[in-house]
Amino acid sequence: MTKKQTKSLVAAIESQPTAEQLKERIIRHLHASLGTDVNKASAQAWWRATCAAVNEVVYDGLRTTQRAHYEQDTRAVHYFSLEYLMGRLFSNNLHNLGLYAQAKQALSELGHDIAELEDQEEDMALGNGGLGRLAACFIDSLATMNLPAIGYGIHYEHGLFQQAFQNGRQIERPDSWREYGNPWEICRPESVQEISVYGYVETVYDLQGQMKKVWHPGRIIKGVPWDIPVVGYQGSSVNVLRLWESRASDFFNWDVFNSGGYVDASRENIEAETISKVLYPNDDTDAGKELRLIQQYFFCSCSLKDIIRRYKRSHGDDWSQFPAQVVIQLNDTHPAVAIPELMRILVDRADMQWDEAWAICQQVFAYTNHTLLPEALESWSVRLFEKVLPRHLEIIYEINRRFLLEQVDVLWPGDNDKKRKLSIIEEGHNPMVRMGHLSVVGSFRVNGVAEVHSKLVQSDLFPEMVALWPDKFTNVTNGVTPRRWLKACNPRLSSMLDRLVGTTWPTNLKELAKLADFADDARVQDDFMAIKQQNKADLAKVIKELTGIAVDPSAIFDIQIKRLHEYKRQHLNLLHILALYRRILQNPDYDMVPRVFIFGAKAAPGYKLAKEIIYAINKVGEKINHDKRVKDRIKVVFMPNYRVTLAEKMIPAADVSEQISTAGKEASGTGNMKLALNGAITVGTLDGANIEIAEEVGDDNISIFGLTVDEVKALRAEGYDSHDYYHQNPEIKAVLDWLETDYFTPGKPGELASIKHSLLEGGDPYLVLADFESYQAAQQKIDGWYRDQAGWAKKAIMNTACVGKFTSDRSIQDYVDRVWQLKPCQVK
Ligand code: GFP
Ligand code: GFP
Repeated sequence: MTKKQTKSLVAAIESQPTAEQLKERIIRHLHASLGTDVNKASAQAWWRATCAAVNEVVYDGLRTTQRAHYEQDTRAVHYFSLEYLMGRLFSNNLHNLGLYAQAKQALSELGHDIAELEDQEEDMALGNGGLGRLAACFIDSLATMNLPAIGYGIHYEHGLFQQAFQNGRQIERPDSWREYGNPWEICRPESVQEISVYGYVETVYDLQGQMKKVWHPGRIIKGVPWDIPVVGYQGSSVNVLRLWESRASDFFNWDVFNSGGYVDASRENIEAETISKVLYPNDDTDAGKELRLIQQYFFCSCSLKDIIRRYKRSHGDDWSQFPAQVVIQLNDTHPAVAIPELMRILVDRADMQWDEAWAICQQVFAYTNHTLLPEALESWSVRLFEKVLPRHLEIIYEINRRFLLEQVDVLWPGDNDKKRKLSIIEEGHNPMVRMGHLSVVGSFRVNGVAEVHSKLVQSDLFPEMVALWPDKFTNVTNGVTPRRWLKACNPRLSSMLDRLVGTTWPTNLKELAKLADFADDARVQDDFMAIKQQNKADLAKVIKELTGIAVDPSAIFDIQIKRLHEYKRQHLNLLHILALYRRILQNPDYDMVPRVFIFGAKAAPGYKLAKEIIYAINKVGEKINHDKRVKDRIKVVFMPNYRVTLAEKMIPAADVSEQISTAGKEASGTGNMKLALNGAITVGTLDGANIEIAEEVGDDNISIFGLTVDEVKALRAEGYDSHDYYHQNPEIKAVLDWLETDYFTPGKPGELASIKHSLLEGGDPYLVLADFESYQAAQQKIDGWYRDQAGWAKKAIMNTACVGKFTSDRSIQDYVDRVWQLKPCQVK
């Protein structure tokens, strides 16, 4: 730690309220902000009063940070993301402010258990999975590293649906995370923006005969910003996450009111408010396409206008410094429409020449690709685009025309195939706008999220773009914040680490490497395993509460937590469970270390097979869990409503981490990092960041299996027929046939058959059967390893010790060096 950092730390600690002062503040807020009294206040009111007391410190930091950024006129990164999977903020903010112990004491003296109050908070689940959680980790790191940054997104009224199981099937309920308000957010009516959609474009000529395009919008919508302070660790910066809520424009509303009357005006209102109503679940095939495009445009346009307003405050109409001050990171292609929107603002509104405007754009935007799955690469029909954003479509055509003429045709003269392949517009019966192409063309840098993925982005997805701009492409391997994913969620392990490697690891995760020196130390091994055991006992209680299933904490806790998707292959895990069960039935003395298979996953409501897989796991689990012959060697648990808060309870308790995607499909993964950091051993394919985890922890400390990226390609080239595996491996055949019977669904044969069909007639698109045999071998290896408890402890310790690379602070530093060129701003 530098002297400067130490000083700011000391200053921060000096201004910290004591437990006594916190108590006073909590009571003051109970009275003055909540209008209630100590003897009748509900747990919810106590929680809110505590949040308000904490906010006094948060807002101090917010003000100082904003002032420092303004006075020093700092360059800032603007992270554009349609998703932020924040989870709860209460304990996170307390930990980052260094106030957790004081708050715990204050509350306990007031007669309240801090853990109970924590449960008053709804998860802020404004995201689907890895992509949204990555954004949340990144803004934590940005604040911790004193980097000027704003996160921009949508203030969804309903976050990701809440999941329950009804007779094993997933049912979805709306998520009303802020039904009664949210103590962390601040509405900023002074920064409202208005944006336009629909309408038509008129070509006009000015007095000099210059042609101009004038967009006459069909509708105007108001964007109301809500700011969520993002508290850096240890008294560093407090940045802002600014989320836009849509409302009907007052002006427009009055117009309609006057001409059409109250009912029409209300309809306008409802339609406008619909934009920020719900988060679209990933893979939702029924997504209202038009609404989704409007959502994207809405938040991009509001955010750009916000950025420009702030820029003009310091620079007036002089655009020359804009690229020096502003960098915008596009989190996937979802915000790509920001590129034509900035062009529109510069060309149509600021009267800038096209070339000058394009030069600015190309210095401002950078794009992160998160997936290679073809169905996930966004494209919008030209027809829809024209209806919603007619002027933007024209701009995209012009960007494309120049790109094909000035870049593609120069490198490949007269090559129409190249033009067709690279064109931002995919021609055809129903022409489409390819948002990936637009993002690459409009950005100065493009990155993938793990080494292997970034290579594939270049070799398989955009090879010609690499030929055009070799320097544009780079890699930034993902990371996770160790503040939330170790310090706060695993207090037992955290204090052990403080003791063994010192207390700076939360901001310097490579310090964990020192733990390797203790990997052979029997006392440390015992302590490490004792902590894991306690965490498992805690999780066992949660499992009992949520599912009624009793599990034994001395069994292996084997955890797979992530969105439900065929490429993530929860069904491979299921087939292995079935195989074990079958072995037990065939051989009552089958020798295996007892294992609890624990799942957590939501399936997109429109993704049928994913929901069938959940159902199958639940049904198979029901059967196995009640089968006396199993003698508790296997338990299967599907945790309902998996979310950040549950992850925080599951990850510290994991012995085994399932990272079993088809090689080449999982861009990175971040759950793999969290689990390894907490001492779980990975069973994984050589995919995404698993490859880098394996490099860090070494072959002895990870159980790798399955086809590699190259082998997958070769197998496909040669022609993959899953039936071969079905016929050659009797275990595969038996378990797949089993799924077709009514064994797991008495009286209803065929209820679980869709999995078998997708793996056979469906062609097994994710090579589940091809990897089955080596997967079960990798699991066998785990079983063997676990029998040697000292050996296992060593492996677990080595996992925690060796994954320092995967802190999101390192990812952010890579973005700073390779993309953003940002400097930290010291905040007094
Ligand atoms: C996506 C990718 C993951 C990647 C994250 C963050 O997340 O491999 O780690 O983005 O880059 F698929 P999911 O929504 O699939 O979890
Ligand atoms: C906005 C609000 C201010 C507030 C800051 C902090 O400022 O009132 O203090 O956000 O979030 F208007 P700018 O967006 O103008 O920087």
